[in-house]
Amino acid sequence: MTQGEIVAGCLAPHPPHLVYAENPPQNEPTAEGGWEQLRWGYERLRESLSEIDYDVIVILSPHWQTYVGTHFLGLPHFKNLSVDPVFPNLFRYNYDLNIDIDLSKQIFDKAEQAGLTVKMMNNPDFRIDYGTITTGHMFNPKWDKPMVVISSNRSSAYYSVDVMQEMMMELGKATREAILESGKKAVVLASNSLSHRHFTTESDVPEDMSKEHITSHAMHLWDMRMIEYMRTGQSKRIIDEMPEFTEQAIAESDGGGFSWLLSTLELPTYPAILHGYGTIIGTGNAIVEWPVHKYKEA
Ligand code: 2X7
Ligand code: FE2
Repeated sequence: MTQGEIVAGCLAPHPPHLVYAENPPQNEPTAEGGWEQLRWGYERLRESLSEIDYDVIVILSPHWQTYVGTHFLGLPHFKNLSVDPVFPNLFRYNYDLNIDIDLSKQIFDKAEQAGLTVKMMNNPDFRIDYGTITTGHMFNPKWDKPMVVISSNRSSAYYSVDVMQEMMMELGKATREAILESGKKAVVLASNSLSHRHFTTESDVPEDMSKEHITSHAMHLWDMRMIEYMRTGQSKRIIDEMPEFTEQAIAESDGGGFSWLLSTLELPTYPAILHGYGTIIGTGNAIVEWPVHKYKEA
C-alpha cells in the first residue's frame, strides 16, 4: 500500500457567527452579512486547496469537551440539529456528516498504544458540537468528504496547560502515524480562535460591524505575535510560549487543538499562509494554512 500523507494543516476557527453570516440553507436564522474579512479568508483557504487531492478531513474541536480522555466519533453517519447553547439566535444548523471510521479507529489504536486514554463515541443520537460543524461548513460547505472528529480532552482545566500540551503532542504524533499507515491523504484542522476574551453583551443587530473590535490591546499583541511566528515558520516558539499565551490571552488553545495540529505537522519550519484575521465578539481569529504539499521532499 502507498504511504498516506498529510497534505495540509490549518487553523480554522469556528465562531458560529460565520455560518450565520453566510446564510446557508442548513442554518435557520438569517443575517445581513457581517465578518466579511474572515469569510473572505475562508474563501481564500478553500481556493488555495481546491486543486489539492485529499480523502479525509481530520478535525479537533474545543467545543466537544471530554474530561476522561480523548473521544472519536465512531459511527459512519450523524444527522441532527445542532444549536449553539450561547447563541441559539444565530446557530440552529441541520447537519448531515459522514465519518471515516476506519481512520478514526486507526488513530484511536495508535493513541491507545501511546498510553493515552481514548474512547469511541458510538451513540447514534450524539449531538455534534457547533465548533465541528462551523469549521466543517466553512472549510467544505459541500460536506462531500468524510471526516474524523476528535474531542478536546480538557486536561488544561483538570491539570495545567503544560500537561495538556504534552498529551496533545502525543496525540498529534499518533494522528500522524495513523494517517501515514492508512495510505490516505488527509487535511488536519484545529478549530480554534486565538485570543478569546469576548464581550459579555450582544448588540441589537449581531452583524453590526461598527461594534466589532478586539477586546484589548494586549489581546491584539498576543494574536499578532502568534501570527508572526506562524508566518515565519517558528512553530517551536509557539509551542514554547503556548502556556503563557493560553493563560494571558485566555486563548482557545486551551482545548489542545493548536498544539495537536503543530505536532501532526512535526513543528513546521516553513512559512504558513495567513488567509485572514478578524475579531468576532472581540475574540481574535486567524485562518492559516500550512501547505505541506509544497514543502514535501521529492
Ligand atoms: O466559540 C466561539 C468562539 N470561539 C469565539 C467567538 C464567539 C463565539 O463562539
Ligand atoms: Fe469557540
